Amino acid sequence: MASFSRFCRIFAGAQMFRGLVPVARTAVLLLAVAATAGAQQYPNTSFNYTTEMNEAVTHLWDQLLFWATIVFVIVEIGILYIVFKFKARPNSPDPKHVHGNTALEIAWTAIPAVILAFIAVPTVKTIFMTQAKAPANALQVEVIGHQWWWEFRYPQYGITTATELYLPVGRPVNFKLNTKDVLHSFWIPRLGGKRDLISNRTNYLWMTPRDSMAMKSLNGSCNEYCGSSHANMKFRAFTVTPEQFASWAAHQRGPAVYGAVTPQSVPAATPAAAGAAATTRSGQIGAALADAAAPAPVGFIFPREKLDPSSLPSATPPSSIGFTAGLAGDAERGQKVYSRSSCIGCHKVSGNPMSAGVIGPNLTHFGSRYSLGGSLYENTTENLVRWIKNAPAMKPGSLMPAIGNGEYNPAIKAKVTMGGLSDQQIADVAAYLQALK
Ligand code: HEC
Ligand SMILES: [Cu+2]
Repeated sequence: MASFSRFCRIFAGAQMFRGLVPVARTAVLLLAVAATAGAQQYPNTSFNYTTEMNEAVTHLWDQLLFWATIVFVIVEIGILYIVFKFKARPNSPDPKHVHGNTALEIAWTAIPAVILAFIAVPTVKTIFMTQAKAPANALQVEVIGHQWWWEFRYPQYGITTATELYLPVGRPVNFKLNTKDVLHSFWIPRLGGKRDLISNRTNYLWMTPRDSMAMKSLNGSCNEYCGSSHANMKFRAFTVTPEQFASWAAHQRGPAVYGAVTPQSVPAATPAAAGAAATTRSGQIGAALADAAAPAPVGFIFPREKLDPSSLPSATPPSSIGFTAGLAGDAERGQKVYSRSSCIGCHKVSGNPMSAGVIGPNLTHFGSRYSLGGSLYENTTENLVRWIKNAPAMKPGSLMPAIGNGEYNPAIKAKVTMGGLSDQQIADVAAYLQALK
């Protein structure tokens, strides 16, 4: 006790704490600002009431914070009381020396034990809730982690896609989590419930996005370090109405509009007519599609203007990847180049029987996605041609090889020669891929 009261005296007399006053004042101010700002400013906050899982966890957190605040206040009052009560005063005698205090020691063991038991009850309840089996009517989504991109399969609909996840509101979604390689961790913070993807094991995670969540673009990411492009392994979840989901799913399960109509659609008429068809298809693919597409053959696609500003990637390609300016891509030609290049060994495009690879993302509806490369780049022609030319230079460690003629391919530690593509061929392939709506 002697040393304790000496400690109190030192503590109370210390001048060093004076310096902390402005720091504390700033901290309180920042906390107040953070508390008043809405979720808009924090697109990745997980303290929401957007799903039942999220609500359970947020509620648990609120509860614990409430009780912890009470404990904090009581402890702080005790400390301040001791500090001022036993403060050193001129001529005060040395305090009484004691050794041990059984009552005090039992109290400071028992009280935390009771507090822990108190915390354990709601915590264990929440753990059981978040580990429960999904309802039978749940939408099944198989999530497959790859270094460094996310594959999503909807077995009930026969859909395989990548990076962009469409979720209907009001229906439970059951994520079946597997990895093709190393550990990853799946998380859409706004919906809550992060969970690991573990090799040779299947984990599940389910939740029901509330109706109020319709038409939101939510960020998702990998949260378990998985190698050089871990930080570039992102994805996006679109919460949509059941009708929008049905429209999206009906279209995504089949081949793309473009993929389905080629090559038969090319009129085998005069060379002049064929040339005209090719020109319509070149460059402005969107316009060509719009012509042909009066009753919206492309299913629902999440509207660009509803994208959260935080969900569009803003990375720009490294300047080391040059590309001939002003080349117009031709989708028709691009399809032919694509179908006899190495691409088909790694990528699948339904409706193109040549392209059945499963190593890379399924490209069947690539043109309807906003981003590429695990959401590292926006899906623009400028980014896409450079990606095809030299993916490893676009994304560290990328398992897609460099394909542009003369580019350095780290996989074979040499420049690309055999099977490499020219800038014109790449522009054509890009036009083909972007036509795959
Ligand atoms: C050895 C296998 C392999 C070959 C060959 C290959 N790719 Fe890829 N590709 C991948 C992998 C793996 C990814 C994912 C890379 C990442 O995001 O980290 C990918 C990603 C892509 C993407 C981005 C897709 C998305 O949704 O993010 C496009 C587009 C693409 N490849 C086109 C092509 C084209 C065109 C060719 C042929 C010229 C080609 N690939 C050849 C493996 C391959
Ligand atoms: Cu990771």
